[in-house]
Amino acid sequence: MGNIVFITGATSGFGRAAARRFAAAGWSLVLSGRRLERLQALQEELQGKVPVHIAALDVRDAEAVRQVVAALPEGFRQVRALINNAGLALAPQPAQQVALEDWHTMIDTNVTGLVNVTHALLPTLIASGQGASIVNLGSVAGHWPYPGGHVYGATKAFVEQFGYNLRCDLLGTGVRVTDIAPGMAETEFTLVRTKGDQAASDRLYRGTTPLTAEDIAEQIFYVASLPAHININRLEVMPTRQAWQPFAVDRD
Ligand code: NDP
Ligand code: 8X3
Repeated sequence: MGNIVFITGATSGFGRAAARRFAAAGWSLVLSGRRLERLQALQEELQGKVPVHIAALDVRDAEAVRQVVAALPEGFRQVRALINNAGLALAPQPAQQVALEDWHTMIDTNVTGLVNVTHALLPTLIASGQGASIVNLGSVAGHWPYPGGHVYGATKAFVEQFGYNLRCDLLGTGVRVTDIAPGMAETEFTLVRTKGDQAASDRLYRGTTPLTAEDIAEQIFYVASLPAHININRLEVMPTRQAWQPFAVDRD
């Protein structure tokens, strides 16, 4: 039986590009996300190459996650790699101007959702043993503070630390855990963050060279297909044309 990868957030950006990358290497795919029509289009595109199972799923709903995992059909059950990619940023404004609901949505998706999926698939991954992988999509925002990062960055700090702590508990099972922490990458991320402001998204990426979804998909695939004795703990990837600023100082 071939390898099986379970990808959350496969309807766009990194998740969709990762589906294509794993398919190119012959992995069977379990693809999830909320937008069913996009999952169907991706299944249509890839199922001539590899077996593809799709599941419309909101990762925030723990019971729905549990049911999707329990109902995986024969041929898709022995998941070897979990790509915890579903996530979002909202509200790029300063913390004091942000609606509480937006903070909750980020926590519910990036923290609770990631925990829901991980919990549901841990027994399967442990049964898969040596060479199984959990690849979590963190962010540079989980490590480096910036204005407007507030809860988004904090959720990604959770993702990083959760991964390290998982590694401690999974020692001896053969299951690997990696935090991939990308910098600026052009996907639908900024469109979502600005609640549909295409011009703002275009402005952010104009005149520079952001990472692409395919760049990160390549890193995800690399990490999950390394020899079983290698665990990359954290992989931080920035565009060459992105770096840090000096500390900000408030002056009279
Ligand atoms: P996109 O907006 O292009 O894709 C996000 C994906 O997450 C979509 O497939 C979306 O699917 C899914 N998703 C969002 N909310 C939920 C939910 N409640 N349940 C299930 N799926 C959900 O963004 P990216 O590809 O850029 O982002 C992927 C991950 O990478 C995120 O975790 C993001 O935080 C992280 N990241 C992104 C960076 C960037 O600059 N682009 C940099 C660093 C990290 P649907 O709406 O169909 O449910
Ligand atoms: C997304 C990258 O730089 O907007 O996680 O925080 S950034």
